[in-house]
Amino acid sequence: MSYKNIIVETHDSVGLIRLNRPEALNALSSELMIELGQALMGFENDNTIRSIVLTGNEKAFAAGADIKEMKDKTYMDAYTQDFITDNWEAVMTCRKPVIAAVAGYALGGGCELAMMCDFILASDTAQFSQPEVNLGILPGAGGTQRLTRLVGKSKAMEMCLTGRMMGAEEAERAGLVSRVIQSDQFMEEVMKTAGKIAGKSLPALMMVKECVNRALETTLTEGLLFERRQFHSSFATMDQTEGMAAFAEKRKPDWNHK
Ligand code: DAK
Repeated sequence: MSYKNIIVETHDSVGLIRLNRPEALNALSSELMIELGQALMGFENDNTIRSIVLTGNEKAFAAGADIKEMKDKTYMDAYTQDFITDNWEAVMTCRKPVIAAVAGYALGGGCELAMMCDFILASDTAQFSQPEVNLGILPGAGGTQRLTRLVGKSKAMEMCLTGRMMGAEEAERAGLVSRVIQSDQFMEEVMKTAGKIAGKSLPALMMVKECVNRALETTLTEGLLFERRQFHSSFATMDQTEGMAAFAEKRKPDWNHK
């Protein structure tokens, strides 16, 4: 499929999606979000893909939703059309691991899109912000909710009330990003991490993802029960048999992904 606003590549078992509207700092227009959803579903349905990277360019991951596109909307437009909701759910419904690789600006919807991914790897140039308050609005794609869960109430409140930028080091300290990588090695290191994940058993990866996500949605007792049942289920996979046999025989596992 050919796209106008994103570049889609396959690197062995890693699917790479680059947001590509450099003239608008990758502002997330409706058209871009539709294409992103299509690309993600393409990788989701491709049996050879086991991890996905979502990135932008050196200057911007994404500077937010497209302000010029939404500036003339009325309340009735936003409410009756359920404004942009549909196109923003695709990352959340992906069952394969999705890494956000953030260099430069991740602002507003850009920061929210990165937080919808499973984890964020940041270049030392990354800048995160929820600046919607400067536009007379508030975050609308999870900024007040996901940021609070990731960095705690105090910092999330300060970020959303002031709209200030948070650099990569602070974002790592606060728990927003899993790791900061030097900009000159950024994509190489990101692809290495994505490749490492793609080298595992796909059902195991999917079960891990479901369990970690469940931790944010439920009580500890229910989460532990959910994890225990998934753990038991993993003994029904061919890859459990193979993984443990390979360990005992001191060789690399040859995954079936079943
Ligand atoms: N939208 C549209 N165009 C944008 C843009 C944006 N968010 N950000 C930048 N651009 C465009 C600029 O207009 C400019 O275009 P031209 O004037 O050249 O045509 C070009 O990108 C380069 O930008 P600048 O000239 O401004 O570049 P600077 O280096 O001087 O400044 C900046 C960089 C990032 C500080 C600045 O561009 C900026 O402040 N941008 C706006 C950032 C922002 O406020 N983002 C939040 C937008 S609100 C929802 C889902 C999502 C959302 C809401 C609901 N649902 C699911 C319900 C999200 C809302 C938002 O993200």
